[in-house]
Order: sequence, then C-alpha cells, then structure tokens
Amino acid sequence: MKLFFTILGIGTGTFSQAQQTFNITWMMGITVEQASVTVNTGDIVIWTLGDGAPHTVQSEDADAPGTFGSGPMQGNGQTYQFTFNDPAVIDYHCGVHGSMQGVITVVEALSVEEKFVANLKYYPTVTNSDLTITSLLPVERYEIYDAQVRKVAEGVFSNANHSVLDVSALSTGVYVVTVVSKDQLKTSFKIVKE
Ligand SMILES: [Cu+2]
Repeated sequence: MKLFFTILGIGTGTFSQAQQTFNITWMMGITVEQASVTVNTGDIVIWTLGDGAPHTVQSEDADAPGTFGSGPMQGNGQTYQFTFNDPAVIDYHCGVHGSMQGVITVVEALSVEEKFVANLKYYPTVTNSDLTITSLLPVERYEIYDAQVRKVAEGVFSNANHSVLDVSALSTGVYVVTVVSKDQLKTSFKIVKE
C-alpha cells in the first residue's frame, strides 16, 4: 500500500508538467488563431496537411530554432513535427501560401491547465445564435449557466477541436459557459446572448 501511494504521488507530479502533443491541421484557409499555439518547453507540435496542396512549415524569425522547418510537403495526411525545447515566440508560415501563418509561443513551467486555457478560443462573446469553440487540446463537454448559476444547457462536443454551439434557444442575458477537456480540465468564460 505504501508503494502504491508513492507511485501515485510521482505520477500526479509528472502529470501536471507532462510532455504534450498539439495537432494543427495545416491547410489553405487556416486562420492565424487556428495556426497559433502556446506550449511548454518539451512539447511537440504536429502539422498534418489537410488538403492536397503543396505546403511548407517554415520561419525566418530570429527566435526560431535553427533546425525548424519542414521543407516541401504535399499530400493529404503528411505530417511535420517539432519539439520545442527553448522559450521563444516564433512567427511561422507556409512558404507557398503567405496567408497561412501562425505564432508558436514556447513558455517554461506551464501547467496542463494553463495550456488548456491558452489554447481554447471562443467567439463571438456577444451572439444571438452561434458560439464557436476551438481547442487545440481535445474537449469533451460543456455546460451553460445563467446569471442565477442555474444550469440551462449542457452537451457533448461532436468534434474534439472545433464546435459551433447554437445558443439561439437561450433568453437574452449573461451566461457562463464551462468547457471540460477530455482530461477533465475545466475552464469557464462569459457570453452575452442577444
Ligand atoms: Cu501552404
């Protein structure tokens, strides 16, 4: 029993700073938001081509590691991956399509909770119908609370990284949306239903 708790303790400590993998679908039409990621040192980013067009992952940023860059890639599903070991803010782009660009922010001592929050985006925060939620770490479900902290809606995301919720059935007012990740991390944000 003593051994069990020792192992559990180590496991828990490791979990909060575990190496994580972030997936970006690299394709024409990707937004800067979708192409940008905040990671901890030691984390891996994988770019997977999402269309048939030729692309590169490259950077001329002085902060980019010297070995960073995919070279020419083509073919749906092709991947390029890089492990970021040093803190930096790196502008990168596709050498073929100038509009495909993003920012890799590499930070030291970022917890998994902070990474979840940093890589979750939601818009618009004032809406009468659609609320888009994108997350680089897989999300599982959501709950929506009204100003009296009553749960008025909940559901499971059909897509772990990009979902559009229809909030048109809510009455006008302020709501808190709680998003739960596959790893059971939670974060909340406010929206206004018009
Ligand atoms: Cu491209």
